[in-house]
Amino acid sequence: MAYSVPPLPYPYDALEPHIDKATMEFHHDKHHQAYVDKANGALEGTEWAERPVEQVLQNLDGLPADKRTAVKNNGGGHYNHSLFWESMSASGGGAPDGELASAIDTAFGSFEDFKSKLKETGVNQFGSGWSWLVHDGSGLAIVGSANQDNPISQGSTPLLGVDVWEHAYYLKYQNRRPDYIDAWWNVVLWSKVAERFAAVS
Ligand code: MN3
Repeated sequence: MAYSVPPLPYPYDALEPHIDKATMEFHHDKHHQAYVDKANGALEGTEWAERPVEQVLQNLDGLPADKRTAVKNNGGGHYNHSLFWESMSASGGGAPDGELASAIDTAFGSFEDFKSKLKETGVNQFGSGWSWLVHDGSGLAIVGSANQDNPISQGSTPLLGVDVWEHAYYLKYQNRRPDYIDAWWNVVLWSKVAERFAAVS
């Protein structure tokens, strides 16, 4: 089964005013679709074409050398964006509770410190990339990644990521990446992040 772009779990304008409708349309329908098409093209005819994208990204070294970069970039793009859409909701925002909240306090001192560090990692990512909250096997950590790289390829499990490619914010925020990240917190769906955390901890 070739990969396909999952439908957005909410209308394009659901995240207004924080993430605008036009950005969601281009980002989901054009950018994500392009990653899917190119990932499918690169994997076509290989034994990896039928595997879940997580498995492919965890085993990049096992891919034919001439496919590796295309799969890392485009399979990564597909995986990262699938995770990203599900991490947001019109009913998002606020703060996590329960075990995830405790784990964040343990790892980063406080929820506010955690937010500052995730934002700082995203703002300081040179060029395109992501800022991630991950579980690295022993606890929570924040890592940045370039392009469409994903911590899953380094053995960590991504719990939440913010897309800091210009295509994620330029229409509304132009060069103001920090303002975009500030606004993005208002749509983060903590129950989804908690679900991912419960699955690995
Ligand atoms: Mn993107």
